[in-house]
This record gives sequence, C-alpha cells and structure tokens, in this order.
Amino acid sequence: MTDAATSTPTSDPVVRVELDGVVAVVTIDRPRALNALSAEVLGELERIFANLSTDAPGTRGVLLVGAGGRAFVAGADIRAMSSLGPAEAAELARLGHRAAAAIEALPVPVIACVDGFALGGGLEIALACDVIYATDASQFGQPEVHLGLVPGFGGTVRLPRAVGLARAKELIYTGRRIGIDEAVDSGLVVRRFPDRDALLDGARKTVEQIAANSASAVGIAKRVLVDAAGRPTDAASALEIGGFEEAFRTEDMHEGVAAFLEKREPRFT
Ligand code: DAK
Repeated sequence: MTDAATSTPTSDPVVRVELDGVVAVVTIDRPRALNALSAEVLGELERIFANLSTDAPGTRGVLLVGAGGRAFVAGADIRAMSSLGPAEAAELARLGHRAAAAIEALPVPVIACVDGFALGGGLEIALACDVIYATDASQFGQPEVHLGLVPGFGGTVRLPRAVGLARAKELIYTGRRIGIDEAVDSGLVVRRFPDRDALLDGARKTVEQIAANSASAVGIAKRVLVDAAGRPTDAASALEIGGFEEAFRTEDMHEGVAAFLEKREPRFT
C-alpha cells in the first residue's frame, strides 16, 4: 500500500506503458476504483512522462487512456484523500500539478482518450494533455464543490483556457456533469467518436499525421503553445519569436524549406 500523500509504488503497476511504433499508449489501470488518482498513480504519471523521451525516443505521440471501459478517471481518490490534513492535501496537490506539468513538458503531443467519466482530477489531467478526444458515452465535470473541495490539480487554471472563464466558473460552481454534445460545443473535446475502438484508431491516425512532420518543429510549437497560454500578448509573442528563431537552427527547417523549393518530400531527421 502507499501513504495517501506520497507515491511509493505497491505491487501491480497502476499505470502501464505500451509502445507501438511511433505511438506510446499510457494506461491508468485501476478499473475497480474507476481509475481514481491515488498518490501512486500521480507519482507514476509524473515519472513516466518525465522519462518517456529518454526511454522511448522514437515516440511521436502519446495516447493517455483509462482501463476498464467505464472511466477515463473518476477523480482524485476520495477514499485516500479522506484521511489527509491540510499540509498533506497541499503535498498531494503539488504532486498532481507535477504530473500535469510533466505531460505538458513532454516534447511530443499527448492525446487524452476519454471513454466514460472524466471527473475532477481526471478532467484536470485530461486538460494537461494537448487535446481531448472522447467517445459519445463520455461525461465531464469538476464536482469538487459537492465534496466541499475545490479543483486541486490545475482545473481553475486550465479549464478557463479550454472553455472560457464564464463557462468554467459555471461548471466549477455547480459541479454539474456535461455530456459529449456540450463538451464538443464548448471546445473541451476536439473530436468525438462512436466507441472506444474508433477513438483509439482516430487518435493513432492523428499521431501518424504528426509523425510525418518535423519532430523538432512540433516540439518547439508545443513548448511555445504551453508556455504562452495565459500570458500577456507581449510576453507570449516573445516566446513565439524565440521558438521561431530556434526552428531556424534546426536541420529540419533547412530540409523542409529545401524540399519545398526542390518540389520533393522532406526527409526530416
Ligand atoms: N475515488 C475513489 N473511488 C472511486 C472514485 C473516486 N473518485 N470514483 C469511483 N470510485 C469507486 C467507487 O467507490 C466504487 O468502489 P466500490 O464501492 O465498488 O469499492 C467504484 O469506484 C465504482 O463506483 P460506483 O459504484 O460509484 O459507480 P457508479 O456507476 O454508480 O457511479 C460515478 C460512477 C463516477 C458517477 C461515481 O463513482 C462518482 O460520483 N464518483 C466520484 C466522482 C467524484 O466526485 N470524483 C472526485 C472529484 S473531486 C486535492 C486534490 C485534488 C482534488 C481535490 C483535492 N487535494 C490535494 C486535497 C480533486 C478532487 C476530485 O477529483
């Protein structure tokens, strides 16, 4: 077992990684608790995403999924949280933020593949991914206020960026769940699929499309998009200029431009 606010692994892996060509599938695997985010799960997510570039350098995109077919993640682990004091709760919140930051720091895109519930901390982890794809059976929400809590893993920061401040406030203050129609209409979910197989297939195809492009360009674009989010225009623009300059130092940029001028396909390295 683990201490509620630390992340020492127990026996069976609660997060699994499978590599398949350019795609890495990261599965949160606690189906009996609807994949609720224990400290162990959060610690594993942080460790896996921090090391993925080194451990699997051929990866061009990650699919983050929940096991069991009922939930992506039904929130932070309420049972484990019930015994925490304020200082331990803050420690757990920091762990959740580190896991989200590790997803954002990975230089390849991460697609949250939601099939079922994405609630509370589960939605917050999905929001740290680059895009959310979901099945028609999915439900989303930040129900923390029902428990006398507030979002603790980045929901107040990333949900307004995804759906706008007013809609985020309404969702967080009411704690209500939304279905796939509203999730797509609000911009929370980028693409919907009829079922899990179609979802995973669609996400893989997106990664394959990305893999045809320059890895360095995609990586720089992700870093600028993540870092610029929420900053004032001048600061965000300075980050973009820095990224543009950096792209000019890459071999891929010279190859991409040369290939266009020579009317041939680029050979990115
Ligand atoms: N934590 C722990 N176990 C959970 C869980 C969760 N979040 N959600 C579900 N489970 C467990 C259930 O207890 C049940 O276990 P058994 O009783 O069978 O042992 C099993 O999963 C199946 O759940 P149900 O029997 O409830 O299944 P139903 O289909 O009837 O309902 C449901 C599905 C998703 C509507 C329902 O399970 C539900 O309402 N779950 C809780 C949703 C929720 O409120 N999630 C938490 C959101 S708040 C913080 C850091 C972060 C956060 C807060 C503080 N600090 C640092 C302190 C964030 C908090 C949240 O995420």
